[in-house]
Amino acid sequence: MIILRKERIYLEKISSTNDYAAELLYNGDKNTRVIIASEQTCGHGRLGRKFYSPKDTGIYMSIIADIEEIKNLNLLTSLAGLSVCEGAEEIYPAEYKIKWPNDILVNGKKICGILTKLINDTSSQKISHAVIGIGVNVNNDKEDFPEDIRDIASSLKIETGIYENKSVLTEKILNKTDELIFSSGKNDAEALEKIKKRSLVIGRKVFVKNENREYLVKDISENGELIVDDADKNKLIFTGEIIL
Ligand code: BT5
Repeated sequence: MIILRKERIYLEKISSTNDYAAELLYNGDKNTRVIIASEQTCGHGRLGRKFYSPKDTGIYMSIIADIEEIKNLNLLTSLAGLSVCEGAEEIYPAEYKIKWPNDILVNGKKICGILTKLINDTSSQKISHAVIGIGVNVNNDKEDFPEDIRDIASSLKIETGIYENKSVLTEKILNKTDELIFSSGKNDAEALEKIKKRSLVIGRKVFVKNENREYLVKDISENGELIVDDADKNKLIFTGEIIL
């Protein structure tokens, strides 16, 4: 069964769609829906880093999901990334790569970042919902990006030369998330293979920032962890920042 997330909340300007979604949940509004903003004044990534979210040029959205409807919580961020890759590919032909755990790159430049947040039910204190935050640079020109990220960030328009209304991509991505994250009976093993095929890190030596050392990445586990070589033994890395 495919659950289509039809209900949308469109906002002109908000600090962060993820924060807005979390706030709704904390206030007891448990509707599963999608929050979409034209602009974020305080869009953020991991560890309090900023996600640059200027007016109209990008997609800034958060999907509110009940934990019960998510097939594989461990792979959630990767599956959201895969949804962006497969959705974008239908409009903007390019090679979409996943830089573990949450960046999508085209031609070595970041065009999308994902930030998932798990929310506890206030009474049971158990995880009850997930907020899946997706930010995509769609129609930005190079000079639109602030100088500090101009060399690492890009947009679909810059990389493919295609200009398209961003709502077209929004719908494609949401359809893909329905298929990859929420539909039951779909093959997770197949999705994991697709994630691995797009991985920028498998088979490469990467620097793991929080451990301050380099590892050879051997694989990605079925739980979305990196499997790295640690003195000829496999070691799992659950989360972290890697430098290629
Ligand atoms: C991410 O974090 O890339 C996750 C971004 C998630 C954004 C979405 S938008 C909707 C929802 N609401 C939110 O508030 N967040 C989510 P991280 O891996 O920590 O990467 C942050 C780093 O990416 C920054 O330190 C910059 O180097 C770079 N960066 C910032 N803005 C960017 C942009 N627009 N495009 C590409 N790179 C960017």
